[in-house]
Amino acid sequence: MTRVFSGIKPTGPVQLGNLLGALRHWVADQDEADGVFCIVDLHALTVPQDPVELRERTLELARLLLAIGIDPERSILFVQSHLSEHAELSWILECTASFGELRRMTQFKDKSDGAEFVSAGLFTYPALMAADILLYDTDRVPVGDDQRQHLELARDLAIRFNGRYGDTFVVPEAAIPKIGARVMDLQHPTRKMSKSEDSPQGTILVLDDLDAVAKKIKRAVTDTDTEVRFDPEHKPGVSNLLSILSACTGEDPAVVADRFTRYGDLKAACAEAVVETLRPIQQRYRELAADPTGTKDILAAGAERARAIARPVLDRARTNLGLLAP
Ligand code: ATP
Ligand code: LTN
Repeated sequence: MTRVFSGIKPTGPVQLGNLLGALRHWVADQDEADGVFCIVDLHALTVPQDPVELRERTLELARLLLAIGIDPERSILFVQSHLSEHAELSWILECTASFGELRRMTQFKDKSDGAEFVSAGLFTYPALMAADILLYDTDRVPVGDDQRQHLELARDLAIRFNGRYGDTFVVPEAAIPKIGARVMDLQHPTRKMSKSEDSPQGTILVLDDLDAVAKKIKRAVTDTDTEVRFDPEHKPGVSNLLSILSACTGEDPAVVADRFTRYGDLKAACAEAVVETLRPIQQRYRELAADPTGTKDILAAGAERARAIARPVLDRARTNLGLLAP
């Protein structure tokens, strides 16, 4: 069966872009593939985190993933730091990647630009991400558009390692959705919506109060003229709303645009579609919140099942590299 692997950082409350660009595809993939889904807490450490918040957010994120529809009977859901295999393979891949290729990563440039303290981990981040993926003999990685370059690097590292040391890793493919792969901030539609960015009016959180969700969409920044047209370059605000609406309804944004002549009507339809997408998730999240031990048990079982796949792959890499068996 096709193996699907993906990850999300516990760096803040899950936002609409995470859901439309990645998480709902994880859920859909479970029907035809073998899913392995990871809360990548080690990746969160690349920027400073409050310890108490990090722990809470990790558990809350697990609960949210279950609420969205990750099914622990069919898929593996686990926390990255529960397996030391990730950090171990990451080191090996840091020694496979070159300084130059890591320096070209645009996420590193964006996140380090203007930062007072830039950790070495922020720089080597893509090697850890490649380790996450390669440890599971992954065929397909469902991610948003911002991860395209990291995925390309993971492929390059797998191919390079296999070339040097013999067949070791499966070379993964990125799966980036046609619609919803880059949800933009509602107040700054030229930058991507993000859970760690401080933009409360521009970001829709999956657990936001539903009236607040509708208000944020109605107050979204639109463009200067009044025409409803899908044109992300010249009309980023309106195109973002069209993308969000289409991602929720499964239509084509250019076709959806033809139905509207006024911004107000587009905003009302978009607000309704988002609210109806979030409502059942919030309901299920509240039910799961009543049973916190259940979520911890699921993560513990997930780590065991993940290790059963990851350990032999890491051993294969160690052997092929020439590391002496302990
Ligand atoms: P941070 O703000 O901490 O960088 P983030 O909100 O960008 O976090 P991640 O944990 O890095 O979220 O990403 C989880 C998944 O969500 C990834 O597959 C990523 O590509 C996707 N994703 C994140 N933001 C968006 C967005 N605005 N539109 C579409 N997909 C997104
Ligand atoms: N780098 C990703 C999160 C991430 C990931 C992964 C995604 C870490 N490891 C493995 C897919 C597969 C991000 O910043 N969104």
